[in-house]
Amino acid sequence: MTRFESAKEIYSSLGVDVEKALAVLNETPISIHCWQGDDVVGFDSKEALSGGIQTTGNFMGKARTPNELMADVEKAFSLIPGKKKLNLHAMYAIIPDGDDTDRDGLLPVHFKPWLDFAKKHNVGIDFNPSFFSHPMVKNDLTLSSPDDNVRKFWINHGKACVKIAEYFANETGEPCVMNIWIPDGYKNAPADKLSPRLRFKNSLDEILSVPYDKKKVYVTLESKVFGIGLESYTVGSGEFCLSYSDYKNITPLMDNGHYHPTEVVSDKISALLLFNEKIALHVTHPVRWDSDHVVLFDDELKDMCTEIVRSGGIDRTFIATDYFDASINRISAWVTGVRNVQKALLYALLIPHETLTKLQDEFDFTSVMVLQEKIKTLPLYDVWCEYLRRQNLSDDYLSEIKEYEKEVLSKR
Ligand code: RNT
Ligand code: ZN
Repeated sequence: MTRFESAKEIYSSLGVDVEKALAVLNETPISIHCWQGDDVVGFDSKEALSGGIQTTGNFMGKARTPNELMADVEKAFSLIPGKKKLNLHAMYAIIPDGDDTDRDGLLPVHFKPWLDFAKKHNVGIDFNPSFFSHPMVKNDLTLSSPDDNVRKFWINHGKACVKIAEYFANETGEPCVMNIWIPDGYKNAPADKLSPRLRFKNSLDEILSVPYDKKKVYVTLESKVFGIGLESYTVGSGEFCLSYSDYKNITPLMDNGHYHPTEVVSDKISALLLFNEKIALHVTHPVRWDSDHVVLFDDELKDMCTEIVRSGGIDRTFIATDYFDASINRISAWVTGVRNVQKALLYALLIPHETLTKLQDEFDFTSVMVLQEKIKTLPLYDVWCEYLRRQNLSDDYLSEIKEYEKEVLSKR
């Protein structure tokens, strides 16, 4: 008997269908963020990273050009099992020399090489307007600025991005999730918290007045609690973004680095799934703050995935990774983080949810606890390795990454 067969028997004895879990996992897309590959630099501006987010570390070989970034994403994709999507930011537009298009005028043609890349890899594309690292971010404000010119510029950027998102959806045949996140906020206590939020609301209304097909483009809105240099007030707070998503019938996005330290996204998923057709997640690993470390296989990740699965949200949740660690090999960062999300989903898919729910409803909390604890040490690894094996992958990806580091990254 192989280790997988033995594991399967153990899970079966608890009423878990391992083959079904593997099939669901294989069909669940993870949207992989392009910005891990170049420390969120992008191609369209010489500005330093702004918006209260920060990349730290100086590992060799970061991608400096579209070709390098594509090569690195390709390498990462080749080591990640299952269904993938490519998550792009508008700042990764590929603008030819002599074309002076700025972010407010971006067109689908500026993303054609990315579309070709996605088609080559048979993946859909998700998209993000980039409201940071640009000279038109004035006083840390974009869509909520009291300056009409600043607001107008960013509204036009948002509108341009809706059309580009629709182009991606039409061309790939996969829906495009377009996520809006603005960094706007104040370092010190503001005198007026309402007006920036009113302006943000009106700006969003304008962006969303662009006609688009809601079955193809899912607009999501990401909230935040604070950013570096924006510690006292964030315009797009949790309450603002949830209320706005509800008011406009768009999709709320929760980034698990964007809450108070003891507040957990896993506890919010069921409530949001109850009131939204779809929800969206940015999966990250916050260490003491919204640090965007590589996603690890930790309790909160397992809890989030467990909530998605047992609340019937596996095909109603857009799952995307969002982190940027420049202190280690960036391809390894991608592969480790995305595989961890998938491993946590597998962990969640292998839980006997019906049995546990029944025990809870029978008020047998003793059995619930005993079974929950047992589940934590079941032979997940053997099922995971079988999943990889079926896709010609293995648990050892490090040697291949080291080889790429030697042959490609070290020569940059
Ligand atoms: C920032 C948000 C946002 C960004 C990316 C680059 O706090 O999490 O999602 O990380 O859009
Ligand atoms: Zn995020």
